[in-house]
Amino acid sequence: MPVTQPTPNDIALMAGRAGYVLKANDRGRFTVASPTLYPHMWSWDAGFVALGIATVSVPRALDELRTLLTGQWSTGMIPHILFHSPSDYFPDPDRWRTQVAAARPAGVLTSGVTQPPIHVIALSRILHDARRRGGADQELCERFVLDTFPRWLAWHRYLATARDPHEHGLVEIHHGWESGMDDSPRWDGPYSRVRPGEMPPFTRRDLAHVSDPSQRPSDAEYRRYLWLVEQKVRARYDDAAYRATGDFVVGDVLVSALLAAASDLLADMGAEFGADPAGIEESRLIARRFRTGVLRSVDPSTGLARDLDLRTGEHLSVDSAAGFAPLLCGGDDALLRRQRDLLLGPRWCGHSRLRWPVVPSVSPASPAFRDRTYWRGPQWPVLNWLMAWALNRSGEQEAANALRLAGLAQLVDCDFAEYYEPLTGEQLGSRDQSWTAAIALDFLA
Ligand code: 9WN
Repeated sequence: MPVTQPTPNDIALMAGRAGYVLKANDRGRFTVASPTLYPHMWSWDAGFVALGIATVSVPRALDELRTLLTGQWSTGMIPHILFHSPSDYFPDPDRWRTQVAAARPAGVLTSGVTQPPIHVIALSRILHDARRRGGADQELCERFVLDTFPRWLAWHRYLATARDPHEHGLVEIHHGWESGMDDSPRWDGPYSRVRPGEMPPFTRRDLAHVSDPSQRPSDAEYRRYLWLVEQKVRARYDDAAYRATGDFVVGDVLVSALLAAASDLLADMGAEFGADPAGIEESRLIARRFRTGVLRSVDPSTGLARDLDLRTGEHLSVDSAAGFAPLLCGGDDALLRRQRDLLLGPRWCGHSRLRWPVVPSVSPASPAFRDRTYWRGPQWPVLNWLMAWALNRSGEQEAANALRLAGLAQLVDCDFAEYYEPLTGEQLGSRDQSWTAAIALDFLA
């Protein structure tokens, strides 16, 4: 179906409504990921939210990142949720029991796993907006970059060391939640080897907030998710102890590519603003190691990057959007051209049955594709933003703009859904999802 371009009226409405959603989800110094389903601050959501807010207010965008950093553990880890007030979200702090961890932060309740390291990429976008505005905004942002440089470096160092002790060049994740793509078919193999043992009973609360439970992970999947939390608690959130005992240990190509891209940007910004030269050098080394790891994982027959199950040593070949990790971290020119053509071609964004030519989480041509189930096929606007960002950065402006325009056309209903049914364009999951509104603002800026 051809993409109908939003009219100037649509655009004005979208910008206004996106700003309104972010304002309504603003709790002062942080933004809830969504008003009902996700009433706390999520780590990678906060990155996207901050770059969206920056199109309106640079100081408020920086506050978002500042708040996120209050949850940083002494190991450098940025946890995937910062809990702020009691709510009906499950698993809650009582389930995470992070008080068993010596490295947890004081005064903030957090979860005990991570999410993709998008934050420095967001910071570089905020800097871009701050420069466009100049004056006090630019000054504030440049100072923030310099002041927080060691904190971001500590975060990246944590991923590069505690999560890659054998230097595979792939960041190890200990839970599907750490990938941000919870139930992606990427994890079906590793999860099939997760055997839940004795653990406290639980009641899911997420299903109360969606119209159709099949849009969310199943109960069997949730049991495995909760079992891995139990295993992290038993290991006292010590990564080496978990590695020795935990069921799920996988090298994640998307997280690794984001780490490489973010480390490049951190080094560039650090060099520009006079950060510690040793830290800049370390950042460049991290970027190089993880870029190499991602490129090494590419399957020559498909041209897609593959995660590595570190329990079995198997590469995981799935037609998931994470396969485009090399586009994010850069690398070999021929591979990047091949990936661009693949992404825009008939197996992916150019698939004839797609309502909008935006990146689906799984190729509609894959047997693993499910049109309505969470990360098993639906289109997630933030994923489309990431690919557009990556193409733009590698000089592919035309391709990037095609994704941007299709992404805007998809959001013209102004519901800012969490994800979209790719064949019909129906809104799925939560509405008024903060990161969806945020990337709309960035696309419009
Ligand atoms: C678990 C908040 C988060 C996103 C994730 C998305 C979903 C949580 C959940 O919501 O995960 O972390 O409860 O399903 O998968 O990417 O950050 O928007």
